[in-house]
Amino acid sequence: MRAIIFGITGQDGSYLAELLLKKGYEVVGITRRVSVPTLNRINHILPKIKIVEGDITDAFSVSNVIKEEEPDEIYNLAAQSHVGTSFKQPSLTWDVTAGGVLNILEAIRYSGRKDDIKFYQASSSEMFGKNYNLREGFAEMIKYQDEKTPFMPQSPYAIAKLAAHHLVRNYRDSYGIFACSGILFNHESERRGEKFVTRKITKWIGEFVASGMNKEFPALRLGNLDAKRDWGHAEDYVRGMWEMVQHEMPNDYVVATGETYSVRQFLDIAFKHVGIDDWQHLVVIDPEFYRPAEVDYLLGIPAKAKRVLGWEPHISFEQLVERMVDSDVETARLQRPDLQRV
Ligand code: NAP
Ligand code: G4F
Repeated sequence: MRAIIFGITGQDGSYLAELLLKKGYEVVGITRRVSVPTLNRINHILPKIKIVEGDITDAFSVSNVIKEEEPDEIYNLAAQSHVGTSFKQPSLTWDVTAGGVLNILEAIRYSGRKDDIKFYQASSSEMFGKNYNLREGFAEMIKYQDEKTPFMPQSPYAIAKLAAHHLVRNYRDSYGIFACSGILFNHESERRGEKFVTRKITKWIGEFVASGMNKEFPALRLGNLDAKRDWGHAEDYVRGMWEMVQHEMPNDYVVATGETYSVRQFLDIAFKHVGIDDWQHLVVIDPEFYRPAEVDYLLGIPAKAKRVLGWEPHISFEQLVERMVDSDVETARLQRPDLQRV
């Protein structure tokens, strides 16, 4: 089997490439030219994969690579994936996150192998935005999202993802292309981008610990601590992507843990893990990190993925937070050899 991964240099791309290699795939990764190195997440597997230069906003490069590489499966993980940035660069976000998907679907349609290629698109729980359903819990009503929850996107990013989501469904219905979308809720890891709130927190903690918990260390500046997210580990979620593509029928699935925690709760567990109970004086609330429109609450019910694909998350929220903190503490210590002697 041969797979193309658009977005191989990102968090999910790196885990998916590892998974596919383990399963014996030939992996082709598409990377765009940028002025700084971007291969750090996949350096350890570079000898085993083929890298091809391309950009999903360039329709020619997309169709050429799909024709030349003759893949059995294509995974599109490429996007301008930061919600906050999408308010500042809405046009770029639209071109990459929506337009790029159209380029891939059209390239598959005219590849001459449309019936031989299976396509996975990285949709997002951000598409639900402000919407949720209600069901009775033990003590109170539980708010949740699943495949039947109507979409109400709250950012240029989420609107672009929703356009892409509908394009995927439309190309599946119109041209019979095997195209599926994973509506993935937040998933993090030791490889998470440093601008996302979880990694921003754990990286700060790592550097703070490596400084010897220096009182002069600059504060951790954050925005809305009350937002709630359904946070899983990326390793579990890339398995869900692959399982969707292996199913005989293309379909869309929610992938989530079924639990939700606030940014404040993430902070509690992360700081506690390095022995700090009262972290409040170390954090400054900065309006810079508030968004013009917020998604307050996400809790996904992955019942369909469990029933149809047999997918289950294996890594708990607490394990996720602790793994991220441990990794960032270790990295920061190695970067501060002067502190190793202390
Ligand atoms: P990420 O770490 O930000 O990776 C994004 C990838 O897209 C990078 O490889 C990036 O390449 C690439 N890319 C950006 N613009 C491109 C362009 N014009 N042409 C080609 N490649 C381009 O994101 P992630 O967390 O791995 O997420 C993977 C996908 O899932 C994204 O589509 C994201 O929107 C979606 N998603 C993520 C989550 C989550 O919680 N992680 C949840 C739901 C959906 P560079 O390295 O060159 O920047
Ligand atoms: O970590 P975040 O930036 O992730 P967000 O906005 O939930 O988006 C991520 O998950 C989506 C799936 O639901 C993906 F589609 C998307 O690509 C991305 O991977 O922010 C999480 C929450 C937000 O409510 C934000 O307002 O944390 C809040 N927050 C508070 N302070 C902050 C900060 N977010 C960031 N990035 N930086 C802060 O300082």
